[in-house]
Formats: sequence, C-alpha cells, structure tokens
Amino acid sequence: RAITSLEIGMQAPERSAIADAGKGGRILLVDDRQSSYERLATILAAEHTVDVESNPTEALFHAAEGNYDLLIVSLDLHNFDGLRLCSQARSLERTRHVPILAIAEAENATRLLRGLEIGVNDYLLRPIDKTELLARARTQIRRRRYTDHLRDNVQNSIEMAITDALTGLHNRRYMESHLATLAEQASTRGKPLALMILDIDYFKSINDNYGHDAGDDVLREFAVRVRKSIRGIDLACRYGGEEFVIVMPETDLHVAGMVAERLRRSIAGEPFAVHKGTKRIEVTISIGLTTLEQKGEAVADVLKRADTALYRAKHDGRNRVVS
Ligand code: GH3
Ligand code: MG
Ligand code: MG
Ligand code: MG
Repeated sequence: RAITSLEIGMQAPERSAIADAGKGGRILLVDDRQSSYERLATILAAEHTVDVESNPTEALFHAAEGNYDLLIVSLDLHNFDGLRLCSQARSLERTRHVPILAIAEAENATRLLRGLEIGVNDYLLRPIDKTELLARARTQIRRRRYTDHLRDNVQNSIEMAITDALTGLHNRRYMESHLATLAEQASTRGKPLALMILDIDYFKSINDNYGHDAGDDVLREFAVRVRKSIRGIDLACRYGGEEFVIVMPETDLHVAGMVAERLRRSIAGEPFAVHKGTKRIEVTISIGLTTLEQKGEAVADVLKRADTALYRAKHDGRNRVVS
C-alpha cells in the first residue's frame, strides 16, 4: 500500500481517518479498453461512485457537468490522445481544479512526462495494483476536498471583510475603496454617477420605544427593500449605524431622483414588521442626493454634498429627498 508523507508517523486511528476523508468520491474513468475499465471500475466501486466513459469528447463534457472529485484518464486510448483530454480539462474553468490520475503503459514514459507537465497530478503504470489504485485515488480526492475547503474559507473571509454582518449589504470600507474606482470610470467614460445618503428618521426613538432588537429588524428589512429597488450594478452599503449609501453608475440626477423617491415611498408606505411579525412600525427615511459634478472630482466632495443635502432633508421635516 502506498504511504504518503502525510501519513508517516501517525497512529492507526488517525491513518484510517485520513483514508476515510478520501473515500466516497465521484470518479470519472476515461478508458476505452473494456477489459481494463471493467476491472478498474470494479476495484474503485468498492469505495467510490464511478462513471466510465470511453469517448473522450463525451468525457470532457461529463467532466465539466458532472461535479467529479477525480478524473482517471488512460493515456493509451485507442482513438484519441488522452493527453489532449488532460490538457483540455486543465484549461476549462469547470474542470481546472479536478485532480487527474493518469494511467499508462510503462513504455509510454514520454507521454507520462508530458502529462505531468500539463498538470496531471499523479500516475499509475499498468499492470495496475488494486491497493495502490485505491490509495492513489483516495489521496487525490482527499487533497481536492481539502483545497476546496481552503478556497471556500478564503472566499468567506473576503466576503466577511467587505460585508456588513447585520444587513448583508457592503460595508463602509468596501464602499470607500470602490467609490473612487467608480468615479474614475464615470469620469473617463464621460458618464454620470449618482450618489445618495439615506438616513432613517428618528431611529433612536425606534430603539427607545421597541428595543434594540426591533431596531435591528428594521435595519435588516430596510436593506431588503433597498436591494429590491436598485440594479445589479448599483452599489449599496451600510455607511454607519442607520445610515446607508447607494452609488449608481451611469445614472443622472433626474433618474436617481426617481429611484430615491420610489425608495422613500416604499419605506413610508409599508410598516416594518418587528418582534417576529407581532408588531408593525411606521418608518420613514430622509435622502440626500447628488451627482459627480465634474471630471476628476474628489469623492470626498461628492459625499460631503450628499451629506449637506441630507442635512437639509432632515431640517425641512424629514421623510423627503433633497438634491
Ligand atoms: P434623525 O432623524 O435625526 O436621523 O434621528 P435619529 O434618531 O435617527 O439619529 P441619531 O443619529 O440620533 O440616532 C441613531 C441611532 O441609531 C443611535 C444608535 O443607538 C442607533 N444604532 C446605530 N447602530 C445600530 C444598530 O446596529 N442597531 C440598532 N438597533 N440601533 C443602532
Ligand atoms: Mg442622526
Ligand atoms: Mg437617523
Ligand atoms: Mg444617522
């Protein structure tokens, strides 16, 4: 049985836990010699789900669609160059991360070397030993699961770093880092850019009258309504406690004014459910709206102008849009 470096020095129970972590995978076996694939599939089926494909074009299609943990590819296919399949699998987005275990005749050493160069992860020479095949398959599948897990973790930390935990909107840091880019793009393309600051009216008294949890419910529901009223390319973020910013690329003051007004009405027109729906609260918001005024204008100035407009909206009686 092949022992990988990871397993050396481990106690038996740990070793079996590691082996188990590579079991129960989904394998696509690409081989066109019946005597060969029948034997290999039978061996592998003891620990995994195995699909066999002898047509390489079909194999590539299945590999891309089938969510496999491992591709086992015979490099001595009759009608096709198995290497080409390996290289195609490496260049396709959907199969790029699926490990490949190559199988070849000992006299095909050049082809094997080439395979390793193009990204084949491991190989076995015929005649294939049952125990070794199972061990190599487990190692690849385990590693695949581990790297998938790492990739997910990295993805999650990136998400967490740019997302506001309460509302799921972007956070202030993300907005600030992107606003400059969006403003620059608008300037160079000669397109308008609208920005609004939204602030919930008398939010403190919602907290005071109904409790902090009710306040949180309002913030979450507010974010849902914001998301519904903007486009995919718009950027919505929680700027502070009960203050939000929406950036709208390629949008002039007139259109942004309509979006803001529609949003204001959608908030004031439908009371917010709090305390698991047992209570409904009337909520209003004030909005300060502005646009990028000239090419290369500093985003800090744009934000400041929106903030001044918001201040006026509050001063003029709240529940309104001022630009
Ligand atoms: P105005 O109409 O002038 O905006 O009045 P306001 O009460 O909304 O403004 P103020 O800035 O005085 O109060 C904001 C309140 O928001 C104070 C703070 O305790 C509350 N707050 C900030 N973050 C959160 C949060 O995450 N959850 C809850 N429940 N409250 C929050
Ligand atoms: Mg305030
Ligand atoms: Mg407020
Ligand atoms: Mg505020």
